[in-house]
Amino acid sequence: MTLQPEIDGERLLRRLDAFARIGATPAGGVNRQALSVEDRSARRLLAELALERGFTVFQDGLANLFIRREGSDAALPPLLIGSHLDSQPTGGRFDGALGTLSAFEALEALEDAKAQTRMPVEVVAWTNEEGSRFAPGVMGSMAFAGADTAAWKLIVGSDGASLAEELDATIAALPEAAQRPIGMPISGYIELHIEQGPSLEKERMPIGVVTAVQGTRWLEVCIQGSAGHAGTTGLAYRRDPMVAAVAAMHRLQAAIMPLDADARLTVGRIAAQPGSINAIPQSVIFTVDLRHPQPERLDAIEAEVRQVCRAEAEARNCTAAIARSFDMPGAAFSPDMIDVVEEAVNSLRLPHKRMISGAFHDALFIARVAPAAMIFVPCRDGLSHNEAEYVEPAHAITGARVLLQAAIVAASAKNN
Ligand code: HGY
Ligand code: MN
Ligand code: MN
Repeated sequence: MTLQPEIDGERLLRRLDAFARIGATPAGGVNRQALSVEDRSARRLLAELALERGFTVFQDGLANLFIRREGSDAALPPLLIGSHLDSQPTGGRFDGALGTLSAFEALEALEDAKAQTRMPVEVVAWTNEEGSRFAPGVMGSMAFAGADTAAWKLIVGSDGASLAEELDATIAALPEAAQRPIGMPISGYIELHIEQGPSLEKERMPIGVVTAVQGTRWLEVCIQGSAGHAGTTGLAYRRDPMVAAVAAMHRLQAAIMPLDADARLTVGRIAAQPGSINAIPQSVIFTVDLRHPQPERLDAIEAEVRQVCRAEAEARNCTAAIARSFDMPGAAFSPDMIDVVEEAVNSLRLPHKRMISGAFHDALFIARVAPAAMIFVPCRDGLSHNEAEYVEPAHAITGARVLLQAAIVAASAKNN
């Protein structure tokens, strides 16, 4: 009797709850930053669940975690489905976890139905998608897509940890995962993710078929002034980098987003050195996250950030140094894989819309080496990178059903 693979919604919801307990924060979110003890616990749980089902588990040199279910032709490059397990410091329970656990649920559904796929199907949990502890983000997928990682050995995290040491410790913490080189031929990649924006919910649309991802650029602005005594240094004698930084941020917030609805400019982190309550800072460093669907606008906005920071620094006898710490050009996904996803949505008779992603994702780099596409589901108020992030259980299950259907088509499943 041929069984049609079906998502077990209750099992998926139980998994989401179990993983949400790893790094759970009092406000209902998760703090499971890349390569942390919490990240390792989540990886271990997923690997153990996989081994219990008889799947094989692999890790590469960037600690990307792969869970493999064989196909009828093991020589064919696998179809990859997945996302990431790491989170923001005050992240939500669904960003990354929904895609990774739905991919695992799809693998279990294939196994439950003893469905045969021609190609092997592998679930992947990419390392350090967020980039909040160790910049840049999407490290695991970037390396898989061929990025030169030599310079990454020197990276120190926002908490002072060594990336190289944390990577080694994470890999060593999962000896059950066989080692494999970074990068391999794959037949395609499909990622399910929450929209992290308001449009699907506003349009009461259960599914988004993602056609492209906008470009992202991260800058680090360092304004150097002169440390001094808070009580004795009069205005005329001050070279205060904090005043310059605040003036620059104020000008940029007024000049960019209000004049360009597609532009995104965010200052997420600021630090003063020496950071003493009664000393004028010697220097102030702040980060700028820029996004835009048009590359030429991203260039123009970056140029404006550089010009404004320099001008506001010079006006206070300070200097400004601006460095790019991350440059992720936007890209369109494969029309063929987009069609596979859309056919899956149509076969389930679901309303949907095609859309561009405002957030970056691992799929953006994997699209450089294989046909890739993404599926979005709505999240409440479009909220993400916030502990209140929430997805209706029905939407989570619907997203997983689309992922399973698309994976069956993409891996040319044949029921035995
Ligand atoms: O920042 C991003 O776009 C992704 O959600 N990490
Ligand atoms: Mn994500
Ligand atoms: Mn995220």
